[in-house]
Order: sequence, then structure tokens, then C-alpha cells
Amino acid sequence: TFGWKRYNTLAEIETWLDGILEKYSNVTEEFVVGTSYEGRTIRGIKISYKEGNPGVIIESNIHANEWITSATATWFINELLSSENQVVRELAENHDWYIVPVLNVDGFVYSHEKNRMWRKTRQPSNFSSCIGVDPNRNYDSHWMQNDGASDDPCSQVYGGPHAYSEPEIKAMSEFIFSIKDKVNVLLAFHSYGQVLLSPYGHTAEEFPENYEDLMQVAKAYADAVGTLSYGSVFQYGSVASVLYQATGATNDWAYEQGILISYTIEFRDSGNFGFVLPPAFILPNCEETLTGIIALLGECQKLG
Ligand code: 0X9
Ligand code: ZN
Ligand code: ZN
Repeated sequence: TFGWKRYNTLAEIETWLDGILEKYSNVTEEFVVGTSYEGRTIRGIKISYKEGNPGVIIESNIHANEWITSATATWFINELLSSENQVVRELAENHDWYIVPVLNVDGFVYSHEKNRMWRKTRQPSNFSSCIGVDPNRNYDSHWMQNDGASDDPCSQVYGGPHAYSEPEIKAMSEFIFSIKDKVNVLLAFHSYGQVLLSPYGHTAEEFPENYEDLMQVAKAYADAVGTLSYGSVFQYGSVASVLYQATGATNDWAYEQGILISYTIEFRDSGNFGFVLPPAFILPNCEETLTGIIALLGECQKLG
């Protein structure tokens, strides 16, 4: 049965989501992002306690093998709806949440059933027998520029034959576009590395206009996580300056659409287990994420 002591399959997550939507029907609403290559419905949940709150988008499990992301996203949904902690209640009730627990549904199922390390989508290529595109290289943001992705269909960072070639990304971009005027913050959940990554991914030579704000807000997250007894350390900086050049990613694209507080968050760990984080670390990661997001959104408020 569903829980956070182990990783759940897509079917288990969906059944759980159905229950949540029913139990909390007064403050939740399902939205459909679109349909995956293999025909699965990509589902999301909107949580809103009152009209007109600032919106927050959470994109999770765009990379199929990053199971900790959907485990954390589902736990976070549950906390927003059921926590009795006053700080969490305020967090929940003063934002409108748009959460997609599993974006890369086909890849996620494949990672459960065939290959635990599967990362990409599952759409075949016209040029190669290798399958799938790195969905986080497929948004139309400096697509395939500056060595930020590969044009080799066999690469783990293949950008695809063209931007938005992946139905999951076309759909997610359209969904984000449709609500962007109501949204200030986008968080793309990834693993691993324990780092908050701001734009830009395409160059380390330039920084966003609000880079200082982005770093101040990221620091609040890292500092808050640092106060917990687990001792996890989170770094922060722009993608290209602290990680590597990466183009076509969600948070850069969203930033360019005007969602100016936009991060990729790489969860636990720092490399020991990597993508295959043991289930015992799910709940610690969840607690860190909640603590971090409370601090992050609190710091955003100070920016005015
Ligand atoms: O390479 C990626 O897509 C992300 N790292 S991961 O290990 N989860 O694959 C980092 C993406 C951040 N890049 C941009 N925002 N450009
Ligand atoms: Zn195409
Ligand atoms: Zn990732």
C-alpha cells in the first residue's frame, strides 16, 4: 500500500491521488497536463484555499529515475492538506499550488518495470534505435545551443529532434504558459546533488537581472535545511556556473516566461547512493524540502 517508507509505482501514486482529490475535494482540483507518448494521462493537483493567492508550480519526476522527487512531491501534497502545524497551514493556505508529481510518466513506469536507471522519455527516434529524449533539454529555451545538450539520440542528454518534440514537454509548457500570470515561483524537483540551481543554464557569463534576489532566496532554503539535525548541506548558484551548461530545461524556460523565482532543486544525496536513494531517506528528504520551501517562500515575501 501507498506510503513513504518505500517508493510507489505510478499506479499506486494515481490511486492515492484519487483518494486525496476525494477526501479534500473542497480545496483541491485535478488538472490534466496532457497525454504522454505512450498514451498515459499526465495528472496534476491544484490546491487552493482561497482565490487569488500567488501561485507556485512544482514539476516533479521529469527525469524518470529520480524517484525521490515524486515521493517528496506526494508527501508535500499530503502535508499541505493535512498538517496541523501553524506554519504549514499558512504555507498551504496562502499560496495556490499546482503540483505535477510525475511528469515523465512513461519513463517512470519503465524505470519501475525494466530499467531502474532510465532517465529520458520513451518516444523512439527517426534517426536511431536509441529511445527517448532528455525532457529537461526539450523546452524551447536556448534549445541545443552552447553544448547545453546532445544531438545524439543515444545520449542521456539528447535534446530531441526539435524543441517540444516530446508530448510531455509540449503539454507541460502549454500548461505553465496558461497559468503563468498567476504564478511567481516554479520549483523543478530533481535529484541528486543537494543544490538549488537558478537560471541561466545556457551560459555562465551572464546572470539573470534578479540574480541577487534568486541567491538570497536560495540561501534562505539552504540555511533552513542546515538548521535541521540531519546536517544536509545545500549549495546554490546558477546552473551553468555551479553545475554545467544545460539548455532547454524547465526552470530556464519558465524564467523566460516571466516566472522570475525559478529553480531546479537537486535533492539528496551528494553522491553516495545517487539516483538510487534508499527508502529510509525518503522522509528525511521530505522534511528538509518542506522546511526549505517554507523558508524560500518566506524570503520571497520579503522581496515584496
Ligand atoms: O541535468 C539536468 O537536467 C539536471 N540535473 S540532473 O542530475 N537531475 O539530471 C540539472 C538541470 C538544471 N539545468 C537548467 N536549469 N538549465
Ligand atoms: Zn517531432
Ligand atoms: Zn533530473
